[in-house]
Amino acid sequence: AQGSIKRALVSVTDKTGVVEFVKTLEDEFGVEVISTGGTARVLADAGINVVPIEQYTGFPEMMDGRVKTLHPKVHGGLLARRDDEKHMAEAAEHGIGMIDLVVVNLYEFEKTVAKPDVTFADAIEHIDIGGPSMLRSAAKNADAVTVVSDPADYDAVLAEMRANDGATTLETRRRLQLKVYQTTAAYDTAIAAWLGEQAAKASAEGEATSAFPEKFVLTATKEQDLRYGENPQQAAAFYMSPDAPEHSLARAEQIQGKPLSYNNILDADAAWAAVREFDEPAVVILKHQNPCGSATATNVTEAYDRAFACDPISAYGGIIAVNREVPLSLCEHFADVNKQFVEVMIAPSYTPEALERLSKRKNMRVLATGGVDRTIGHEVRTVDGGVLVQDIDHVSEDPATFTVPTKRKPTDAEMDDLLFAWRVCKAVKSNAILVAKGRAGIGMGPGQPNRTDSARIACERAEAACERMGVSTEGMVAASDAFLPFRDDVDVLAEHGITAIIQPGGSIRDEESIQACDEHGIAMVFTGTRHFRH
Ligand code: 93A
Repeated sequence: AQGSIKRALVSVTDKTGVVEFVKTLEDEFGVEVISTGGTARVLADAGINVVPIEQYTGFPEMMDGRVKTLHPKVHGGLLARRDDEKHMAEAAEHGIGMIDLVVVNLYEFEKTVAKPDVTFADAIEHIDIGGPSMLRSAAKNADAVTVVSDPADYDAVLAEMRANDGATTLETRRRLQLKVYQTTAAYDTAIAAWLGEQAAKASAEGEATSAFPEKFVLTATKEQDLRYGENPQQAAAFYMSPDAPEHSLARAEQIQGKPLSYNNILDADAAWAAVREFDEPAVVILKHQNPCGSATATNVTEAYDRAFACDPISAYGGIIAVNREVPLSLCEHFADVNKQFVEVMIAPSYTPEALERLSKRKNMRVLATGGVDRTIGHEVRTVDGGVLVQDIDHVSEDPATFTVPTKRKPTDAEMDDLLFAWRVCKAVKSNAILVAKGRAGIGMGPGQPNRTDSARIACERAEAACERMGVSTEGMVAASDAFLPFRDDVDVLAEHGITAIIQPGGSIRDEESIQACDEHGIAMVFTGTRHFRH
């Protein structure tokens, strides 16, 4: 019968569950198993009878494994139409046996290129050719062939074979067929994107060159239905991209709390993206996409206290993002000292004592990412009838390349705060002005359609923060996510006592702003890079 499984070809990089799966195929259903080098070894070690691929094809694995399954005995056995006499006669003539089941997952290209020290040659070697070929051949012939490209499907296939006299149903084969082409499309997209990034890097400095494919394919798997979207009248769901990095929000474990809402996910993402920009212990408190409190310190409890002090009113009902393991003391501070209501906390991990303390707030959502690293790759947004894709923005410019066009150079203390402000400012919606003092973001001017209003709001917030904390406004510095177009921004900042400014520079009226700074005795740093976030 169509879908009945007598012979399987197994070749997997991710060996999760493969031994149990193949053992059952052999023991319960008498399936003959053909397999490639590493997979064959694992199966044989577990006592499973395997026919090595080289024995099956009569050809050795060669060229460092680049050619192992690329053979007519494999692809003929996958592609032959079983109900086509001519196909079957040709197969018989050339000694090609039918293969009914393919179990393949691919070389881990994306994991490989995510490694910081990956070489070009290593990346290329991790482009799987034979695996996708088998998957695509088998999926094309899904009328007869079952193709399993994901260990998560092993159990369902076995259950169906049990219920169905050793065969799969056409319905299942169609589902697996679709999954294959989604998988291989995403795989090739990742390769093209990475090669494009390399090309852009190679084409020297300046603007990124476009590296995007003609067709943008997005495959993602439903993680959960959400109660609703941004508003109750909008239905919503959360999907995980198959290449979600290890320590991404999408892969974070929810340890406790109510189910995440659409807005929780959006804000937790922005908070996590902000806090992971820092190497030193850092805390970002975020509300409605903007970091209303931020600080670095020698430990995260101190950083939390200082981030909270930036704006306790806005922090109410916010997201706390932490870039180190969360200790008990931090939990005590937000719960007992500050009595802060928190929607979500996101951090790499928590000490057992911290978790015990958090469990007393059982509604609060607690997410653990398992680690921190900056995500490389793309971000995608939809617009009416279309999709926008861009590289993820990081603050990766080297301070050694910054220039100071003003008469006064920043002091060491000012420079420290400027570099802090520059990182946080990237996370603020444009037009963004961020006022910092003592490595804390005490005043934020987000999202105004003119930069002067952003500057005014940031300064007023910063002054209010200083007053609340009972400290002077001396030593406040400001970051601007894009260039200052006119001198009036400088004048507003000066009026509020700002002594140093960091901004990209590059306006045709830079001279005006430089002169304004010189008049006010302000030190200004040009970074050469802007960080819009709309
Ligand atoms: O180098 S390949 O592109 N050439 C091939 O002919 C080939 N056949 C299977 N890669 C190939 N594979 C891949 O090897 C599979 O997709 C699988 O990911 C991996 C399993 O290798 P092993 O069984 O040696 O661990």
